[in-house]
Amino acid sequence: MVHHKGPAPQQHDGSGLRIGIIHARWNDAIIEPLLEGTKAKLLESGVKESNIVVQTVPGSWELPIAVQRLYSASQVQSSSAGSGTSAGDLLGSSTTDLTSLSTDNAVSTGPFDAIIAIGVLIKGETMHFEYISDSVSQGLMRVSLDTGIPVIFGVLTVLTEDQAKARAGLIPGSHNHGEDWGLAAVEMGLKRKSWA
Ligand code: DLZ
Repeated sequence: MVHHKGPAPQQHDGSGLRIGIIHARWNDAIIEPLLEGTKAKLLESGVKESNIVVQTVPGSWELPIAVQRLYSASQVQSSSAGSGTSAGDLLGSSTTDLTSLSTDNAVSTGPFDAIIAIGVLIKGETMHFEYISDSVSQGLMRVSLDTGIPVIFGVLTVLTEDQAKARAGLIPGSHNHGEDWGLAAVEMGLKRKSWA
């Protein structure tokens, strides 16, 4: 029997799912491959490109509020379809905060089945790291339990840039954790539908 360090892989059909991704722009050289790994597994699982919505925020600290707003905006939008309001409008996103690394796209209709929050926190010389890591983890869990939507924890909290690279597949032989996040979103999105 083959044992895996991460979750033992399972195959799920994500063709009926809508997935949101919100990523921070700090440490973008690490974020970029994580985002690519995440999207690759979503697409491989059958999620349609048009059903993957990507938004960005400045840093990981902003992830919980962004996930919460994106989710509620998509709920409002689905209950008032045709009103012309998009989840992107309600999140307050605009083309001016987007970077070239992201394929930030227009928000199509319908609520999300799962939202993936991606950030990379690297410990510095001050206590910033501890405060942000703790608050972001707790904030994302709170949003997930308060809303009932699976929020996938795609936040690396590492001591060095090399540790981050080793989790983004940037060091030969290393694994890109973004792939696990994409698969987790599909599995949890489907489970959420079955529990509804
Ligand atoms: C301020 C800060 C620091 C020191 N380090 C990081 C980091 O390693 N990763 C990250 O995503 N964001 C960092 N930030 C920015 C905060 O998350 C936040 O964007 C700002 O404090 C503004 O609220």
